[in-house]
Amino acid sequence: QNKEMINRGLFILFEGVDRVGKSTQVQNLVKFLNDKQLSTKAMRFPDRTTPIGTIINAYLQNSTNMDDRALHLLFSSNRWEAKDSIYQALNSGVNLVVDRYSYSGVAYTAAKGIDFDWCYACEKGLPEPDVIIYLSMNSEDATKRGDFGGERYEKLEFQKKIKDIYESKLMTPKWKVVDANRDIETISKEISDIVNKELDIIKNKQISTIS
Ligand code: Z5A
Ligand code: MG
Repeated sequence: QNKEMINRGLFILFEGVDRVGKSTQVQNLVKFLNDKQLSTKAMRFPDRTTPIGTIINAYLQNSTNMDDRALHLLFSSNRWEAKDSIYQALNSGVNLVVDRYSYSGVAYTAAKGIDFDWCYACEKGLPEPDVIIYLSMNSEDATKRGDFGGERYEKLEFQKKIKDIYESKLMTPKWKVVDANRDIETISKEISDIVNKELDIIKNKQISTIS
């Protein structure tokens, strides 16, 4: 009764195609929030450190082949195995800044021609992000950025399909679209303004699930 109520943490997700700057912005936002004394952790998917993540990593590095649906289920399992730790962090008041999640899962597999609804079904019931920041830029410019081309999916035509699925099938009015084709600091400033506003609105809302 007399215990002070802990506000739950916020689940902030970054999505977008390859090389739009998600990992860079995750890092900056985690630092921004921790500097404000708001306890915040970064999380990323795939989490390549688990046994399932190890299999995914071998696939992404082109060292194994796998059936498209089997791979999709592994990516999804890799989120389900993190579910308890997501709730644990949020319920103990820690904000999570997450680098890719279910929407990457659906976009990348559906871009291979696998049925969208089938792809989406595996994600239903997972904790739903409070804020989704979608970093947007055209695929030609994204492919010109550092390191592009090293992993399996880094081909221009495939990147365009993924972008189309994000923008025409996954995005809802709630997603915050941020122009990723600007300098890193300008983007970070826009994102921290967005998150600052959401912090007050969301803090006492129940965590919902993907439906
Ligand atoms: N995948 C899937 O199929 N199913 C799933 O369920 C999930 C994922 C979760 C690995 O993901 C692959 O898994 C991915 C999707 C698939 N596909 N591929 N290939 P990953 O998240 O591990 O991928 P990554 O290796 O981290 O790359 P990335 O996410 O594509 O990059 P990014 O995080 O968006 O960008 P970055 O690393 O922050 O920046 C890229 C470069 O650009 C780097 O040199 C930066 O210094 C530079 N950069 C960043 N921002 C800027 C600005 N504003 N201007 C100029 N240059 C910049
Ligand atoms: Mg990244």
